[in-house]
Amino acid sequence: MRTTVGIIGAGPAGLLLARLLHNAGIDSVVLEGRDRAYVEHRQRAGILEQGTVDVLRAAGAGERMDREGLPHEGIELRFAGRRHRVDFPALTGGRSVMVYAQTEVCKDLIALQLADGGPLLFEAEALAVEGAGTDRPRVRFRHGGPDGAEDVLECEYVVGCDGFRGVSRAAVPGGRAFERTYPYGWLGILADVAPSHDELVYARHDRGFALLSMRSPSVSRLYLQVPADTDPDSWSDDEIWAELERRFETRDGWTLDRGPITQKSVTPMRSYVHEPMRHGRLFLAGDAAHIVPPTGAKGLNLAVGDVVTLARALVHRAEKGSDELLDAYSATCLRRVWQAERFSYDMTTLLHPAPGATPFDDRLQLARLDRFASSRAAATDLAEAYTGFPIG
Ligand code: RFL
Ligand code: PHB
Repeated sequence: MRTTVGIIGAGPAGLLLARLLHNAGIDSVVLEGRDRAYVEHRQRAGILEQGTVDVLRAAGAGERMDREGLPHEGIELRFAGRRHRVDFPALTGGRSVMVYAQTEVCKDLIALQLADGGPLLFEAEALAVEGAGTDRPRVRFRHGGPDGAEDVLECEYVVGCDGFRGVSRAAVPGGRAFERTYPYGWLGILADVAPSHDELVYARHDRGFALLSMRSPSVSRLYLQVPADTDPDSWSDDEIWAELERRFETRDGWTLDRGPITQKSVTPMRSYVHEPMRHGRLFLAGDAAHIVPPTGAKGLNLAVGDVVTLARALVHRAEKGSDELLDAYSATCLRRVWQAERFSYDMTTLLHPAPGATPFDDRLQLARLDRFASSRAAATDLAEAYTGFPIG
């Protein structure tokens, strides 16, 4: 098999890159290790920045998002029984975000790719990237499960969009990793109940962080801070609802509606950046190169920024014969990546009481939160970061 751009991974990064290249007349092949149902149902991100929404629309993948997505113009910060709304458009000159699940973004992009006959191979697991430093890089892969046949995809460029546990990062020699783990994770649930608030609620409580989000007007997505090694089945449904009620409690008597829990899982929290994001003709994009804790809702949006930057550079190369933008790819992306790392770290340490935190630490967290309620400058900084940093 042979193509111009070999893409490993059909998450948001790989699927959107294939779409952007197709729209520019550049051919690609996407290799995805899992089956289609797995990719379409893996429950993950929920918030699209303004820039991500604009990119999906321009790529021709925004039709259902515009029909079914929920535009949000703010979030609520909840602490010490108080509620404070951060108004995005008022603070950022009109920017907002969209609640539209990653599962739906992937479904839309897969349907478009297959409708155009674009090569997208499921159950095609990349085993290794070879020759990244040459002008003929290859992906060795296995098709059709663990006993399937091995094959080789010959490419001009290879893009590793294979997530944090993929194989492509190992083919970037001499790089450097920057990492931080957190002593807690998120217990996440999906519940068949209308969201109890019409915007996301980020709550800091002495017992731990809680987040109220949503997937649709009738499905809620909620998270609880738990110790990192928690078994989700050690929490009964009643215990989850009771703990959520405690952490969301307000002085003005706000109530949380309960409903049947349909999914339950625990997500670890990690910050990670691999530099550089390129070796020769191999480029890393999305979670393959960097991870953020989910508190800032940045992971999917960073992946989108990377592939927009890369698609631009590959088109520039095809049209002008110049490597200038490809050479700048890693540095261009990393600048935005580190802003998102900073914001995600700040949001995480702002809202999660760490195990062993002292009363002094607790007071500092409350003082940091109080800044958003009392200073327009502080609230503007949060609103600008949450609605998204410019791409490129
Ligand atoms: P993905 O989505 O992990 O996709 C990688 C794909 O590569 C495939 N793959 C391979 N294919 C072939 N050969 C191999 N050897 C392969 N190895 C792996 C995998 O099967 C998979 O299909 O990476 P991508 O595309 O970079 O996208 C990144 C985002 O998925 C991720 O950053 C976000 O989900 C993070 N995230 C959030 N991001 C946001 O922007 N907003 C949010 O609100 C948000 N909430 C979240 C999140 C992530 C969470 N979890 C579970 C980590 C909430 C949670 C709970
Ligand atoms: C989600 O809806 O899954 C979600 C929303 C906001 C976050 C993280 C996750 O910060």
